[in-house]
Amino acid sequence: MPQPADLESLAIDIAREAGELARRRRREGVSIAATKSAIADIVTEADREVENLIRERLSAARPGDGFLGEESGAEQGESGVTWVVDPIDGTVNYAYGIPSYAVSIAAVTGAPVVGEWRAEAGVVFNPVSGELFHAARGAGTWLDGERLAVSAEPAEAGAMLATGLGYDPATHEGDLARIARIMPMARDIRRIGAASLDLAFVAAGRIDGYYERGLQAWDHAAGALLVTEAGGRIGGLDDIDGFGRRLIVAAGPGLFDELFRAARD
Ligand code: LIP
Repeated sequence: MPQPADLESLAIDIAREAGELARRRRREGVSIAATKSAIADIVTEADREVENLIRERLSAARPGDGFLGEESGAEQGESGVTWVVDPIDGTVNYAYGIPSYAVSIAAVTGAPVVGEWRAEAGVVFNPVSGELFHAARGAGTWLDGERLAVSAEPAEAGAMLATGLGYDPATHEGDLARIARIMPMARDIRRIGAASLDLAFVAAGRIDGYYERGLQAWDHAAGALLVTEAGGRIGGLDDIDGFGRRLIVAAGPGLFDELFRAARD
């Protein structure tokens, strides 16, 4: 079985190349290729092109690995390693030209089932800011050579929180009620629009806690490792199609239980 650091290094190289492709395509103009779960849930031609590039590079480097990608689905491998990829997380930001999107690549071992797999390496790369967050299991979370740590506890003014809203308008009433219920513990709430960046910011201590409902495994597979390797906690509520689909919560140890209780109700 490969060393986590070797998987991390491969993911870093591929994320950089993929991120530069995404940024180049953004400059050239973005076209919507299709809508998915709802009219607001879009996929661009760049999403598909970037995922194809990532898949090709991984297959060339590690031909026996499995793959689970947002745009091209799942492929079983025989090596015991599966790559979980969101080629452009924050697709709507990307389509609007909002510079908060990221290439998210995770390498996991064990059953390729979210909630059962073990994350070995994770990379979240924002090609606009140039920030590349990365972690290998047991070796910490890093940004530009600096080891990251989650916030120990929120400031006296309250917690800096982040969340997201679902693509389906039918979920918005519940989302907004949850924000109203959580607001008393917050100094403010950010809606960054890319779960992988929300999680990276928790790992960096920029956000005290993050929660969101309805995420897919590729949205949080890499970011979850960033958080735990930075001393934070990740939790979720399952539903019929897997871990965390009902709720993902990430925070430092001083905030997690309170945020999880408030967000789960
Ligand atoms: C997005 C997430 C974001 C969430 C959006 C969407 P995508 O992923 O990163 O946190 O609020 O609804 O799920 O679709 O850009 O890969």
